[in-house]
Amino acid sequence: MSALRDTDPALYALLRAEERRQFEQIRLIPSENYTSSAVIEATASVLTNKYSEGYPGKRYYEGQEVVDQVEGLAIERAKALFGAEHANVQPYSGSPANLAVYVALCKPGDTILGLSLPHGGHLTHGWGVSVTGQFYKPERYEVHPDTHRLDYDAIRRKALEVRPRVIVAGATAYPRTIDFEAFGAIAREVGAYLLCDIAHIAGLVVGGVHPSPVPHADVVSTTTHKTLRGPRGGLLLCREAHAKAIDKAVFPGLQGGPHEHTIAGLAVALAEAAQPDFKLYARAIVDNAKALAEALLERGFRLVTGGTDNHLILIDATSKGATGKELSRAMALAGLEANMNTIPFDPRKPFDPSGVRIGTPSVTSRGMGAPEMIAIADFIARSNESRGDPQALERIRLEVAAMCRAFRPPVGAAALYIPGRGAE
Ligand code: DSN
Repeated sequence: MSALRDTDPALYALLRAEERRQFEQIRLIPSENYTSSAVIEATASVLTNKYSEGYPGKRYYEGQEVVDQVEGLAIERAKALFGAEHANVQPYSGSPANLAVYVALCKPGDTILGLSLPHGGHLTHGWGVSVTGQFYKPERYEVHPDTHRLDYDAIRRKALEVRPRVIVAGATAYPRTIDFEAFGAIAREVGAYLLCDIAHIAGLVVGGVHPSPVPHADVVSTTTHKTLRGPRGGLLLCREAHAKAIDKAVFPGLQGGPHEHTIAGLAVALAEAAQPDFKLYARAIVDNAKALAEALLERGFRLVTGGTDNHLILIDATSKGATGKELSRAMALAGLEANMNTIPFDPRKPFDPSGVRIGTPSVTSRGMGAPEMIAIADFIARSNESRGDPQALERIRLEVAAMCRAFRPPVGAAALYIPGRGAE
């Protein structure tokens, strides 16, 4: 970053500080990850200089001979990796991707049936403060009151009652496997389109540790920077029958010029995710999450649904006398990055909820394994006990930083980080 250092030392210093922070902390936010250096190089390339409204072969600007090939590569890799008939790699991120699906498949006022936000759904699944809950008629399903798992009989009954145009299957805070086949059957029975939002689990799907929604869905949406380990962006996959409507909704419906530098980074990430090592990585994410969940249960934490099948764990902080905010703050001061989160049927408010959401994509990218998951559970338990004791939290932070020094993140390294490599 020598040009940046010389041109803008202030920003250079900030980026170095963030790099150090990402190195010295245990990053447990389940929607974050470390990309490879190759992804960062492609994302930081000259493609940021180029406008390319339209799609490969049909653009509104000259000079597309390289860009068309870059976007074509990303499209072909996405189709091959997910086994999809059509891919649109232009959505700027997950929210515009989901909105594009509704624009493509619905008229304003049509009914969208999605998982309630406090039960693990996303804003763009029709929550009221999102335009998806304002331009369309939102209906919601919830998790089962006892098991806190998706209840497919109840979802079917709700779908029969409200007859949605689109059913959304997918979550941002659900620790269990989603049965996309069951969703597909419900959607067909009620004559709805099925949108599967796999933003959180895309890497687990292509890694073969979560069933693919592609055979069951009309459209699959995802972000590209979570378990998929690409640059920040969005991706839509669909049946050929919806290709035209989806493409039209993304451009010119919602967006202007695509971010081809991000699309280049995505092309790299998709190639990386097609490597055999990526399957090991996906498996290790889940193994680590299960080991961490087990260790937390042993230390007396209540976990929503009692554990996890995927990359994500939802801790009920109130089971250890804290609020979600108190626990996530104590963890942050101890160098453990997480986010407070509502839990199903939470009596508390979203800005002061009962839960803390953690996950293992980032720590697995650093090569951490089962012993480190036990250490992390200990750090979390000790952070909770040390709430309100800055000196004790600082002592934990030093231990966390020491552990982190042994597990380099991939930034700055030439090769893709794979589980078990650890420090080099
Ligand atoms: N904001 C993302 C998350 O953290 O889960 C969802 O889009």
